[in-house]
Amino acid sequence: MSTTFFPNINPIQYEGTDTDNIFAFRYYDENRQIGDKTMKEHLRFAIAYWHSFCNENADPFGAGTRDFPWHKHSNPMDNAKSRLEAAFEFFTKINAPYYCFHDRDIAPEGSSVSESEKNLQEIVSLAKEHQQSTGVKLLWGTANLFSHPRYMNGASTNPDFAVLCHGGAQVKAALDATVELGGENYVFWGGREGYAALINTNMKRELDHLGQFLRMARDYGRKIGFKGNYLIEPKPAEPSKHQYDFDSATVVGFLHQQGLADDFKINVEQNHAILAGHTFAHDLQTASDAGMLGSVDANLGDNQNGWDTDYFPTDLYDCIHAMMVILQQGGIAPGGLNFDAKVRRTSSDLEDLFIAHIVGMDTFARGLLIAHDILENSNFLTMKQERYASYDSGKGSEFEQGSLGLEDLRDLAAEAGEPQRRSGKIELFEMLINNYIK
Ligand code: XLS
Ligand code: NI
Ligand code: NI
Repeated sequence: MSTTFFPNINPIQYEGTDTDNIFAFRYYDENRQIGDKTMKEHLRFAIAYWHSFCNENADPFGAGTRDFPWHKHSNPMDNAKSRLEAAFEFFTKINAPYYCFHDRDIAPEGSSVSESEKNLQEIVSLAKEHQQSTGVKLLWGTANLFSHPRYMNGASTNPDFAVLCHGGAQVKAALDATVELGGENYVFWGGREGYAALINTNMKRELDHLGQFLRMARDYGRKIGFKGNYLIEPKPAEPSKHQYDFDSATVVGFLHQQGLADDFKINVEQNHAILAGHTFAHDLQTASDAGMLGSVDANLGDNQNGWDTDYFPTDLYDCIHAMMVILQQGGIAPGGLNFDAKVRRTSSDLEDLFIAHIVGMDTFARGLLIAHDILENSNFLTMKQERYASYDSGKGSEFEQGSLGLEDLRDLAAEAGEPQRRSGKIELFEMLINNYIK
């Protein structure tokens, strides 16, 4: 690497819990075997290009507070090239196996469709060289269909077909880029695929357009050799007042209705689950139960406010619960844990980017260790299963198989009389989790 953007930071290594080095992992020991996989294979960490290298933490009330040394050129393409150098230096030093990007994160929009395509292709060929020399891989690519003013009324759900076509052009180029870089998934997050007000909106027509657009994207991707999962990332609102991909349950229904269930899965983000009024584990479990948990945007929402704070995931309980869902479905691959997270606006030192990722990676690694221990060595699964034991045999099992009628239920109730009360033991379940935090 020609330049260094993080001269004072050495590659981050595992040093264990006794270290007092803040630039070291205490739990993330990539080659440590946990059950049937190494930590690296379980967690499949990815770095989000946008939060880490693009946005200097400007907010609606003020300019950025971070000063990015890779953004010092007058020409946007030169900035994009420096940004790429900085990004790969960071991926390597933090020891993340994957990264994720939007088309506009890595290359600036040009003054025409062709110029935008050319910009993207130029950066993609440089990114490919970096991937080859570092071994860092692309977890997923996506198209930014929400920042440009043309998308103010949506992209594929825009009432104006001319805007939808621009969305199509961008997704085509982003799919080309993802395939070129060996991306393992492709994400659709529909920030403006929703409405600002229902009064002027034909919701049914917009949802059908979204479905049609996704089928076209799927077919094009398959045609150019994309074999990975397409992922929808649910979010209930922000920037739209109402977003169509509200939560996992809504997306599961939509994918089935639109004939997309075989090719699409869900990318669950913690903060988006919180905004939808759920817990992280709830949205993960809903997607997983539908066979559709494809990947995770690993971050943390703030329970005291109603927006997408995208904090780094530092809540151990949250990560334990998440890893319990992921382990029970046999892992997250070919998805991963993408840090769709930004440092706080007040974390203005460049080194804060390292500290934030280190604590995020360690929290998930620790969550993995604890979740695995609970599932393997505690009676958690048996306790849960025993609550449903009455369906395992006899009439309960006949009910599950569909061989009883409503009259049968009536007769069984009349015969057996008042059921014995059975405690749900919630505090005992909670105690069990706490007892395994060692
Ligand atoms: C924004 C989303 C976005 C997606 C990718 O809220 O989380 O960052 O992950 O478009
Ligand atoms: Ni996200
Ligand atoms: Ni978010």
